[in-house]
Amino acid sequence: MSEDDKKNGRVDFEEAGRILLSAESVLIASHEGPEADAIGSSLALGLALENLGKKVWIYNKDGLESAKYLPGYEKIRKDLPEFIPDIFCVVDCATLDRIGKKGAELAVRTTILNIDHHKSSELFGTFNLIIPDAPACGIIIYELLEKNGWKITKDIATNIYAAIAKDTMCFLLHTVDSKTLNIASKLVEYGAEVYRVMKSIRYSTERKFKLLSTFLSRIKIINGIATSYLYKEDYEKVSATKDDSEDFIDLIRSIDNVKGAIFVREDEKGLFKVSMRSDPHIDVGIIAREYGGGGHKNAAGFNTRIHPEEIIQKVVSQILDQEKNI
Ligand SMILES: [Mn+2]
Repeated sequence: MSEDDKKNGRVDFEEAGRILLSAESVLIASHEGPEADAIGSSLALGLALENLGKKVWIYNKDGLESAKYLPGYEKIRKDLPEFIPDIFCVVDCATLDRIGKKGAELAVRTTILNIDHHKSSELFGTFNLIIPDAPACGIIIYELLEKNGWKITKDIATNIYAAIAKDTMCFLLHTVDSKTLNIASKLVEYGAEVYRVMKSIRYSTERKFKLLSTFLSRIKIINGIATSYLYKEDYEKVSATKDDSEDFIDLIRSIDNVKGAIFVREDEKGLFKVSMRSDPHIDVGIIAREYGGGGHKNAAGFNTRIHPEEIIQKVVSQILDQEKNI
């Protein structure tokens, strides 16, 4: 670790392990509107620390209905503790505000250990364990446990497996390398419930299919970029929530000859969330940051008040401009 790294509070797996072991109480927080990487990573770390005798508080502002089957899910709390934890551990967040305002207010009064795989991480922690190339935060949690010799139980293995499966689209993305598959194999040896994870990641409901039919009816492929959008009203009509459309972008992303995808969702009246995916040669992370958002090079997002068709046009031309300059 270089001097610069130390100045930024960067730590390695062993040091992060020592920091956690030195604490009596640990709070683990992950981003609002979580997916299985955020929840699985939080639960895996939480269960491991409980086995080490720590007082653990696992916080997520929103929770995730489709992850309720994960072992230990009932430990997730939507409220914050009265006490100040010795270590405030933030997982899967590029910026501290991703955990929500109240969580961030408590965090800054504590010692923060930031564990993340986002390239754009703001290193907001007192200590930062950042592995930007990791395909999922779950991979970092696995290595943290393994390198410190902490026991990986069947329940912990299932949570980490879910985290990795989610962020790699069930091992389909180009981010999957031999290390990812080796870790997945180890997790299966530890007893990870692969079938339950797969079934849940592919889980569906009638309302989701109704929402999907609207989404599909609006697909447009513009210069090799697949696009679609949904209004708040579309969700309300079929009693669907944001969670229901979480993987829609991956569907259009998988269309043959498509090099990127854009999905615009209306969260509040007139306020839109834009999600983007791309092939390795395009950097949608840069585009997201231009609009005040964030994410990874090939998966990123931002909020805007610009209407769907207009913002889609803008982002498509930004992607095409990028390609011209390669
Ligand atoms: Mn993640």
